[in-house]
Amino acid sequence: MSHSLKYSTSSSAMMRKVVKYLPVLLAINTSFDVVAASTAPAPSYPTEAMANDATLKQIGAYAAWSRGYTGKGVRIGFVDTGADLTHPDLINVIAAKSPYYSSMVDVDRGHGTGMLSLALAAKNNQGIIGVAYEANGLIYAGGISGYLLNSDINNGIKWLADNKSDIINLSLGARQTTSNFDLYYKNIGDGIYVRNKGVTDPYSSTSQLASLQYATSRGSIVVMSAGNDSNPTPTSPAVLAVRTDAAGNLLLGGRAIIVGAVDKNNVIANYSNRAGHICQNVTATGCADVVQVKDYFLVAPGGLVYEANANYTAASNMSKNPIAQDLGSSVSSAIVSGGISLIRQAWPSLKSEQIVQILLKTATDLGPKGVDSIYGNGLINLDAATRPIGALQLAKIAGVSNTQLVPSSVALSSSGMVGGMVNKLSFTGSQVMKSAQVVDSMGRNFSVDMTAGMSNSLLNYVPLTSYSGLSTTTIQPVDISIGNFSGVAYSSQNLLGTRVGHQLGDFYWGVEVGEANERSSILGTKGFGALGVGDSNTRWYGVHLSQNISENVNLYSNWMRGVTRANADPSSLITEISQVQTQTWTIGVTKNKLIDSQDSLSFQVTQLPRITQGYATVTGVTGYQYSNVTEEGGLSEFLCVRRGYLPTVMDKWVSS
Ligand SMILES: [Ca+2]
Ligand SMILES: [Ca+2]
Repeated sequence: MSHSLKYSTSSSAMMRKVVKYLPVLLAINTSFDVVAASTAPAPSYPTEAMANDATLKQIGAYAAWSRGYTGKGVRIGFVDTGADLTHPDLINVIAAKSPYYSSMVDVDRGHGTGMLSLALAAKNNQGIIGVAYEANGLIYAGGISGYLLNSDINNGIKWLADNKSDIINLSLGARQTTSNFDLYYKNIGDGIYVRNKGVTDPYSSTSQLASLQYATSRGSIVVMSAGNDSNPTPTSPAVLAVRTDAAGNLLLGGRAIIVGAVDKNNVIANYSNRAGHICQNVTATGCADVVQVKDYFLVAPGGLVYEANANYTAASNMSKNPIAQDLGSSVSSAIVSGGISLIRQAWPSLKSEQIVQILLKTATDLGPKGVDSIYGNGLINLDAATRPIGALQLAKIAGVSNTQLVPSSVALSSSGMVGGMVNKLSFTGSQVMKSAQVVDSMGRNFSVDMTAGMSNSLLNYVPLTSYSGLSTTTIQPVDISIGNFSGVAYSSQNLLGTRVGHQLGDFYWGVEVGEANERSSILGTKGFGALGVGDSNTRWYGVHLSQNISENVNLYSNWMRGVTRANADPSSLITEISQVQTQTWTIGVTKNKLIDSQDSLSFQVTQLPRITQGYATVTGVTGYQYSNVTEEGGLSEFLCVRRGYLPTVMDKWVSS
């Protein structure tokens, strides 16, 4: 079908469904589905909220947004066919350059416009919503009529690097075909292929390796389309993501991702290249490559995804649709580039290769169980990628630099507080407790409300003694008598107390004193890990009074006061505990012989033991200021570089 059809116009309004491929495939795979409509241009396109809603759900974008990650402050660079910067969805593009055009245009039916919009289209009630709708974009238009030259791509990568792109998206690749692939490669099992004798391998091209290394060594993450050749392995340059030196070190430092396409049902798209691997080190027993394509391969939606429609404001565009539909692993790559910027924004101190690993490890497994040669690691999952991975530990600041957040030795899984008088209400006012920082296995900090790990003390209250809550072990009362005084002595493993009193006619008075020692506990509250408390000692005293106000009615009361001294647990958020004063009282009345001689009825009001004075000092990390981060993950420096491909490469590798 002719390329010239792309902007054909008609006197009647029409709806356009544009199916696009990688730019290098433009000439051979273009197809148009032009549907005539009635005279008035009906709003045949969905609202912004619905346009790419299914795609955003498919990749978990809404969950990541809900955590505050929208790509703000992150730069995504594109080498593409241009971009329509008049499109309202591209208002976040901050820089554009082309060696061919004095002002930015889109020369390939909007391929570049679509890619930028998929990653970073503004949330502005028109068009679509980009995965990272607050990220900034940079576009280098290196191409004519949909073809990109190696030199242009290298120049574009350099320019994007020099303009501090955090991510470089390359929705481009060399053209390969399935028939030629089968002719020149042999499958030796497990998705691994060996090139036949005499074949010049286009996948072994290193013509852009230097520019890729230039970019990745400066921290840029390169996202590359797997290609749309229906081949079992990705095209070039994507395969360079897993190329290693003789020692097995990745030449791009693990800072590159290959992206294939799935449909809306998470099935690999028929056009998409798979995650198979062309072996570079063939041995007598098989393949000795330590890294394979599948290890750095993800899939993302690629089928008929809505994107910004280039030139829709132009007079020649009769449809005036702000959005179009697109297809291909170009789309998938742009979506992943947007996703990466959310992680970069959320944790600026992460190294670029850590971000890549986060995306790979959190991908939703598809196809054969585990990492496989079709889907690689599986579907990008931005929900999982913005949740903690592995065990969580309380965060602390490294002592030397005061800028690095590191995990302490305290695991969140073994932190908690149960029972007793100290509870979550005791820490309601503590911002440290409410937003304590923990570190996951990837070195990322998350905010946790630690009071959620504290139980409600009243539910655990067990009135064992007149001053209670201190021990759950059995009290052993012993009657004592000293002259006219009598009472009880009681004890348990960690507690000792006595009460003695004297009856004077209808009036009784008594005193009580006691002491308890607790291990890793205060006032009956056990603390563990990040909520740990040290040992404590409580001494208490009080009085008991009662008065018979008639033959069968007794009025009684008691009042007790305690003083607790506690040590802090050095690994806990609770770093200091003052002397704590507590009190409890009871007042009641008992009527005996209500019905017969054995029964009685009491009415009693008790104030449970409560803290009347004292404080705990809570010390911890409540946030992280990234302004001092100078690594490539930080905000101060970003360079990146990428490359593209000559579409004629396919014709050369069969020559010998
Ligand atoms: Ca929009
Ligand atoms: Ca799998």
